[in-house]
Amino acid sequence: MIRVSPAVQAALAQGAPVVALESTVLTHGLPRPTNLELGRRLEAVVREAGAVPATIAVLAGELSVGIDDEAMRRLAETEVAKASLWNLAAVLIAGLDGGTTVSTTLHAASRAGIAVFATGGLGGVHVDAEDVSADLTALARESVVTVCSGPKSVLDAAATLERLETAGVPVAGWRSQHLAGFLTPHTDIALPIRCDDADEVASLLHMQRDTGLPAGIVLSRPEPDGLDPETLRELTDAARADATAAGVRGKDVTPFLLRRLAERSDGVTVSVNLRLLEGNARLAAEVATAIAAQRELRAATTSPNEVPL
Ligand code: PSU
Ligand code: MN
Repeated sequence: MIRVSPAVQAALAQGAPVVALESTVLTHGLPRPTNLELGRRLEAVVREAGAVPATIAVLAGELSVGIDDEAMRRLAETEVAKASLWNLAAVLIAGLDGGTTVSTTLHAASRAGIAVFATGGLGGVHVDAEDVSADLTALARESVVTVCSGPKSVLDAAATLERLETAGVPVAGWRSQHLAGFLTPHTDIALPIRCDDADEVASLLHMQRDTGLPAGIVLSRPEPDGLDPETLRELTDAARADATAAGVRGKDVTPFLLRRLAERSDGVTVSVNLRLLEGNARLAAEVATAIAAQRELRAATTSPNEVPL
């Protein structure tokens, strides 16, 4: 029930590096027409870095891995569903178009055999601690490297990291000891692992798999040109107050907060979001290349009694 585009299928069959990209950032995370430009730009960045992009979305009730430009335009320019794990099946049955969140993108990427995924900020634990993203559920069970800039800044970053620990998800800082703060480069939260080159990330994923650990890896890349923490905190507090006043709930909370941050900052948060998404896509392509190279090397040297990857 998952449709994989011919280009992505060919790349996977050859063992070439492939990077999955999500689509909720296009359908619900960014304003028009920036969203369409960004969707195209991320695919271009992945290609320039030598990997094959696979944007994942729901198209007319089909979970699609690798979409064409016409489909991307449709997603960016019309009102579509936000497909998370809990409503994905219903969206498919209804034959709708939908943006896939981190959780559903991970689900599809993993089943298609894609090992690396790039996004902006993870979903996680909201300040209203009853609201916890299914992104955490998917990170715990899909063996995929998710390159991001930490949890979205509207969330409780410390609580999100604790949940990832509970779920057994390794979180590695890219050339950094601290969890990235999405729109601000760093939080003051220390991470258990640091990676300084793409090969180390690839080794981590292979070790997870060799040991039978089900979780993937979160690779947290700080965006150097982000906002200062104080400015971001003020913006975020104000956006949260707006959400409470407007009575926003459920799956509308994250898109609402991102939109209010953009409005209150005169678009500055959108510019930072675009920069970090691009940087994450570039790094994801590097990691995918390193994983493909290690896989090839291992295939040539694996002894018959080892479990092949
Ligand atoms: N990162 C961004 N913009 C976004 C999102 C992430 O820079 O719009 C989306 C992702 O798709 C993520 C979703 O999975 O927000 C989380 O929504 P929720 O909290 O309802 O699970
Ligand atoms: Mn939620």
